[in-house]
Amino acid sequence: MYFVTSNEGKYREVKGIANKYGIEVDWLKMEYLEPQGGELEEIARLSAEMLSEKIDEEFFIEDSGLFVEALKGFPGPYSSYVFKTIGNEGILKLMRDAENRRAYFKAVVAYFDGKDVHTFSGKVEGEIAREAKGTEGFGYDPIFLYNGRTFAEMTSEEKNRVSHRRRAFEKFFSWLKEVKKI
Ligand code: ITT
Repeated sequence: MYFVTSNEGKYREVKGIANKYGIEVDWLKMEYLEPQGGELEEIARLSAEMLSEKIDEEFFIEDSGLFVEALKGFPGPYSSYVFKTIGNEGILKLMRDAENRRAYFKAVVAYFDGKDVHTFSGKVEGEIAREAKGTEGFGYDPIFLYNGRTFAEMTSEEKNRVSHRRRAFEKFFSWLKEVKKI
């Protein structure tokens, strides 16, 4: 089944998770238009509906984001743009004087089965670090602390045990097995 994403880090992690379910995932590397604003669920669903006009087969996409409590949920649905512009250093600067470091990652999978779109979500709670640490993973991993280590200080196996992505895909893949008998 096709996973449409421009992000290689996402693809690698999902491939690892899919392996455990005996599901084969093919990477369809492309960028697609994402409507801005609103909830991740809505963005993922609308993006999948728009893509379904171009792709005839079944596929899924995943929309994710980092939500920082002290920044009232920013960057949230704007995570991709914010990462490309101000990046991790920018977030650390915005958070310089913040005592409340709480944040979470959320991922929403939108699956098009050839007819309808189904969504599945997952979330992981953590904190924004005081400085970037680690070289594994991608994106905001070096500044996201989970149980004392950043995601970038974990192996992909370790991150895949607890991540928002793992939680969303676990729901999706179990559903596929139960409902679609894949
Ligand atoms: P596609 O839309 O093509 O899949 P993208 O990188 O633009 O790729 P999103 O629109 O979902 O992905 O944006 C999510 C942003 O949040 C992006 O900058 C990611 O690097 C970041 N992000 C998502 N999951 C992450 C994770 O597990 N660790 C670190 N950063 C993550």
